[in-house]
Formats: sequence, structure tokens, C-alpha cells
Amino acid sequence: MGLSKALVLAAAVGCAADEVPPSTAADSATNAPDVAGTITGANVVTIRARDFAFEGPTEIPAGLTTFRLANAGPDIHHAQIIKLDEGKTGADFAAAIKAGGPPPSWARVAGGPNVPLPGHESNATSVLAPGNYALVCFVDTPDKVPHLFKGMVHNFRVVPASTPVAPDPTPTTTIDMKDFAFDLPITLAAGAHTFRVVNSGAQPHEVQLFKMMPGKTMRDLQAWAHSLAGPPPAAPIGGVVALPPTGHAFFTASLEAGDYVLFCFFPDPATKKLHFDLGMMKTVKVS
Ligand SMILES: [Cu+2]
Repeated sequence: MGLSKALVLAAAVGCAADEVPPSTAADSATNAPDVAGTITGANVVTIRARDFAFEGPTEIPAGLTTFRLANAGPDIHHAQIIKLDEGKTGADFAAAIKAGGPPPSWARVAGGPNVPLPGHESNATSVLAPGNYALVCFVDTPDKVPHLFKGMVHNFRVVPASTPVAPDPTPTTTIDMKDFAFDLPITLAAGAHTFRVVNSGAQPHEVQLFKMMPGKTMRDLQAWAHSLAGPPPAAPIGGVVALPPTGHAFFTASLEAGDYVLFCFFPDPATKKLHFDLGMMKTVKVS
């Protein structure tokens, strides 16, 4: 992952927080339901994000784990899980990203909750193996400086657990991420959903779910992501940050009737384009 991802992700989801005062954001967030449900057997870890820090545990038992991201704002944030080789820290990762060049070989993306509106929550659930990790935030509003350079780095260690790993939940819907498309039904029923997100591509992919403002379309969001002109046509309501190839995770959301759009902001190394411009965006109608 590179800064271009951070810049565009922030561009696409950041100005929502930038341009909408918190009270208005909270009001419009009847569009943006919070965590809909819990995953049976998962250890729940609450991460609090604010400008510009994460608060959360530094030691987590291995196994099926739900990260709940509570964004205290006022800016927007996500929580990308990074698996680090022993001896490396989140600060090392931030320094490597800041230095540019290819992603360091000692760090691998591992999902995590994607962007909710300020004052709201998102969640992501996956199996954590023992080892050395960090949470980072690539969002770079309001000044184009990614939040991981401002302190949004949180180191944690996953320690072996004595209990068996809980089974994966049964999803209501599967989102298959490919190079470069989202494969899922184009219509969904309103209500609580447990999404299974699987990366069957060769590159890392993420899913950021948006609820479109009335009358706005996926093309409006795509155009806005490039131009940043005017108010954002959609509200971010969570998803899963970058997963590695073959990786999978779950997130829950309560969907109201309306049009939703899925975006992947990850950059393609060959073309330098962002995955949504290569086809990783999709409209889903909820009724
Ligand atoms: Cu992608």
C-alpha cells in the first residue's frame, strides 16, 4: 500500500468529515447505522480513534476477534491491522511508508474495520494468529498528512489462547474481491447483515461501504473522489480495510433502504490507478 491509497482514501471519505460539522454528520448518520450485531464466540476488542491517536489493548488473545472501531472524531479514521515481523514496530512501519518505495517485506496487511462517520462505529472480525501487530490509520485529512504520521499507530501483541478458535460466523452475504471487481448480489434486503469478505485476487483489496445521498450515484462518487468538488455524495459506513490475497474477514452492518456503493481504494502497482477506477466499485440496492 502506498500514500496514493492514503491520499485517495482520505480524499474520498475525508471531506465528508471535513465539510460536514460534527452535529450535522451525526444527524445525517441516520444514514449510517452502527454495529448491528455481535459474532458468537468472538473476543471483542474496542478501539477508540480520535485526532490523532488510537486507544486500545496492547495484548490480545489469539483467535476469532471482533475489532470495534469507535470514532470519537472529529476527523474520520479507519484501523488497518498490520502484521509485523518480530522486532518491528508501528513506528518503523510509519517511517518506511514515509520514506516511500515499495511496501516493506516485514509488514503485511491483515484487515481491520474501515471508515465509519465520526461519532459512529464500524467493525471487522477475523482470526488473529499469535505475533506482533500494529493498527495504523492512512486517512490524511485535513492537511494531506496521513494520520499514521501524526501518532495514529498502536502496537499490540497477540498471545496464544488456551481456548479453541471459535468457528467463523454464518454470513448473510459474501463479498468476493477480485482483480478488479466486487462480486456480490446487486440487491439486498434491508436489515442486519453479516458480510463475509474474501480476497480471491492477487493483490490486497479492501471494501469501503458507502450509503449514497438521495439521487446520487456511483459515478458521482467516482467523479467526486477525483475532483473533491462540492459536498461528498455519500456517507462512509464501514467495511474491511486491506486484506491480503486469500484472506477473509467479516463485518456487520444494519442497512436501511437505499443505494449503497462499495469501493476499493488500493493502488494497482502496474498502472498506478486505484482499484475503483479499474472496476472495483459496485452499486447495491437495499430494499
Ligand atoms: Cu482492490
